[in-house]
This record gives sequence, structure tokens and C-alpha cells, in this order.
Amino acid sequence: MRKVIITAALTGAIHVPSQTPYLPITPEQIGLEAEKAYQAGAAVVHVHARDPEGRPTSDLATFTAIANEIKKRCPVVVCFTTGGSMAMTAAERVAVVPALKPELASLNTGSINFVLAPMGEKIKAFKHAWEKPYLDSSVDAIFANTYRSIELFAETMRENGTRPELEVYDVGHINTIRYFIEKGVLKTPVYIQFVLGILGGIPATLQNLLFLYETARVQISEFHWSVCAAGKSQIPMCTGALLLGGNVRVGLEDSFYVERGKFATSNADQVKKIKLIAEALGLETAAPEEARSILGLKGSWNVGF
Ligand code: KMH
Ligand code: ZN
Repeated sequence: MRKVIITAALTGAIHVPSQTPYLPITPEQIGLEAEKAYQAGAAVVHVHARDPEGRPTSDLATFTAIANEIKKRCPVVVCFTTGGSMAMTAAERVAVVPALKPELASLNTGSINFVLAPMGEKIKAFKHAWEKPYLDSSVDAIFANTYRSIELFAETMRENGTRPELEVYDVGHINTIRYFIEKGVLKTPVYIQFVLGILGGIPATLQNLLFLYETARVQISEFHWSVCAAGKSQIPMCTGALLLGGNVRVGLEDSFYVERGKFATSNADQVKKIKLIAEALGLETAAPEEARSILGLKGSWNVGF
């Protein structure tokens, strides 16, 4: 009987504090959110770092503080981002891997436009001066993931025993994964996160989810997979994943709602909702140790924090 891995993407680098009062910012807030998401049924947390004003940061002391806040509270698998934000260099983004040697880290498998600006048009008052320029700058930025950086990130993860979670935003990224498997840079079974509904990536429809999944099945011999989707598509796309045999990612990184027009007051609200749907479909959700076994992770005793 398969068990569904629920990932909670706790804070991300997409949303700004002015969009919701519930976005965790400090290491303590992120640690507490990890604990609440775990108690609600998450086995994995996907973690970005933010500075005290909520601006995405690659600062290793902040990542270390977050890691320790999570580890002292609960046994979840910690998946650190190497996606960071478009304001960071590739070197800044990947530095968390050798520093903290996590069990899991995101590895983005293609460059896309990753446009945040339209969200800014809906914000009436900004709490911080950095927010509007941050969102607006996305129309001139490319979320750059070249073959050189993908290979560097993959090698860095291999050297540190970190399993890459391969972020796929469009169908061509599956070709890239196949290329790096054939090159021996990525080892099967790979772990793919299909990301739908980013402005600049594949639209969040069930047809596209099926298209991605079927393309991966043709191109890649063996893989585990999960789905996350932006905004109102989060729960419908995750429900599609459950029906197709996939795992799911929810969290305030991807959506700040728990239902139409209602803010999620915590990542746990979204975890509870997708867990209920999974169980209504007769599925059980995985505990952290079960997720480690399914994904072949090295164990929480074997990290750098
Ligand atoms: N914030 C996005 C630019 C990841 O964590 O690897 C990249 C992102 C994906 O969130
Ligand atoms: Zn992320």
C-alpha cells in the first residue's frame, strides 16, 4: 500500500510579507511552522530563508538558525532550496548544500521567466520598501538554471549526500533530466517535483499534469514524483496527483489560501486539507521515516546541523 508524502513549503521567496500576515519570516517562526505542519501530517518541509524584513536571503547563518529551530522541534525531512530567488547568484543559491549537508535540496532543471509582478498590483500598502521593486524586477529577470549550473548543483549534492528534488516547470525540463541521467550526473530513481501554474511556466491544468507525467514515464525509466501548484490551483492539482499515484506539496510558498478567499493561518491548514482529501481517497500519508525510506534519504543523523 503506497503512502503519500506530504511536503510543506513553509515560506518560499515568491510571496512578500504584505500579501499575508501568516507568512513565517524569522527562524523561530519557520521552526514553529515546520512543527505545526509535521503535526498536521507533513513528512517533508521545503525551506527558504528570509532576513528580518522578510526579504529572501542566502545567508548561511540564517539557514543554520532555521535548520536548528526545525530539528529541535520535529523529525521532518528538511529540503533546502537551491532556487533561492532571482536576486541571488548560482553560487549563493547552492552554498547551503555543503554548509548544512541536508537530506534533500531542490534542483531546478531549467531556466524560465518567473514573473511575480502582477501580484504586486493587488497590494494596496507595502510594509517594506524592498517589496514592490522585488516583485516588479521579475519582469526583467530570468530564473537562470543553465546546464552548467544544473551539473554543478547536482555534483555538489552528490558530494554531500544530498538527494536532489528536481523542480520541473515545463515539459522541456524533462528532456534535461533525461540528458543528465544518460550523462551519469543524475541517478535513477530520480525525484521530480512538477511545478504548475507559475507565470512563465506550464499552466496548472489536469491535462498538463497528465502530459508532464506521461512524458516523464516515456523519457525516464524510474522516478518518484510530487506535484505543487500556485495559488488556487494548489489543492486541485495536488488532488490530481493523488489520483495518479503521486505525492503532494502544499504550503505558503505556493499559495496563501486554504479555500477561496480564506487565508491559510498556517502551512498546517493546507497540510490538513490535502491529508483529508488523501484519506477520503483511501490513501495513507507517510511519516518522515517512511518518506526517507521511499526516497532513499541518508537520515537525519547524517546532516550538517
Ligand atoms: N523562488 C523561486 C524563484 C526552489 O525553491 O528551488 C524558486 C523556487 C524553487 O522557489
Ligand atoms: Zn522554493
